[in-house]
Amino acid sequence: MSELLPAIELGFREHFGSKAVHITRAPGRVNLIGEHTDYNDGFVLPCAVEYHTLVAISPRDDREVHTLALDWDGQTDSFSLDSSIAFHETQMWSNYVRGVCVEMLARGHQLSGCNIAITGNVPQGAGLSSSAALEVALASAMAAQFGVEIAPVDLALIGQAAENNFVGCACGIMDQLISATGREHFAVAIDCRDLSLTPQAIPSSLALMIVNSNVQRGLVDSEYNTRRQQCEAAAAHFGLSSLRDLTLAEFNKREQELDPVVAKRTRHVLEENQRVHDTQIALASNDIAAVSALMKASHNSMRDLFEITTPQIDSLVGILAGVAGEHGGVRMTGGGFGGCVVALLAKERVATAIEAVESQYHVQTGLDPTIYLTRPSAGVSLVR
Ligand code: GAF
Repeated sequence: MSELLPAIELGFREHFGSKAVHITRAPGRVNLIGEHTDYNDGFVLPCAVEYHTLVAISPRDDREVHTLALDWDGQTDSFSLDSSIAFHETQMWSNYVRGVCVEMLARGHQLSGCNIAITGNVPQGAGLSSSAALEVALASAMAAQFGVEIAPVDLALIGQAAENNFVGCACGIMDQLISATGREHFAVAIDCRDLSLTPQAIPSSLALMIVNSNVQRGLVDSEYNTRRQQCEAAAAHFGLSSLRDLTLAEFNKREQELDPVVAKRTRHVLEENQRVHDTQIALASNDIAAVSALMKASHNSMRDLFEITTPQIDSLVGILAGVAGEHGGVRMTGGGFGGCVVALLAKERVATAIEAVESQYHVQTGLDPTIYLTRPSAGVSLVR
């Protein structure tokens, strides 16, 4: 974060010719367990990470929004708040700015013209929620600039709505909500129905390691949206508004009524919700062997039932699980089809894990991994 602040201050001043008035910072996230449960009104256990997106902002005299994206080769975008805000067909990052403005206006927030610069170090397209961090940092910067109080949960809802309605990904609330409400040193258990938050300490014997598979992610949004539709179809079959209200006992009795693929998706969601609760208990009681078993079961379920892993991700999980044994947990994290693996590893095994990943992953897959060691970090904040 320390190097990002001077970079955005300088970039802003050079491009817009004046100093930014406010700067906000929002983190990416890693999810420890509870995958594809958020949009089923279920449970998740993410933490914010020490990688951030920064947004700098200052007012303009007109009604235009001018944006500079420092990490996308200094690309720029501008649009008026007075005419209908259209989807940008070639610059995807612009749509997060545009979508957040649309959603803030729709909620009655009085926006006016502003200059915006964006930078950050959340790995892009790695499943660590760089887009949620951008949305939350943007909404928070605009709230600061235009003098509106917006609660963290509402910043998250604005970000999610921008993604759902403008960008076109039917994501749940997890990523934006943890980016808005993350807590230093803690994971946060989220009930995605009532959006209640419960901090969850991670045993001090464990290190938080993330490994990017660097798998080129394709068709992520369409596959993601298909999974969501399958879950909604299952809930509708049982006359429910979401899978949250389906018990495992009822599902076991009536599983045959569902299309077999839909049944697999449903089982994943129901069992994954239970695993989130069990993981909270295991972490609270320092039962690392149980954490290990639960993360393994979660990964296997994503591989076999939800079918969102890839051979490279499975291979990375295998390498890390071989080092962790019963002394840590390993699983794919995030929406799937590539992205990252998360490991909660006994600290004394970290060096061996790094060595194992570096020596085996490329041989097995032809890809080079990127390793991040991080800690649970705080949610969005106003830097100044
Ligand atoms: C993506 C989505 F954005 C989240 O809402 C969540 O569904 C996750 O995939 C899977 O758990 O990150």
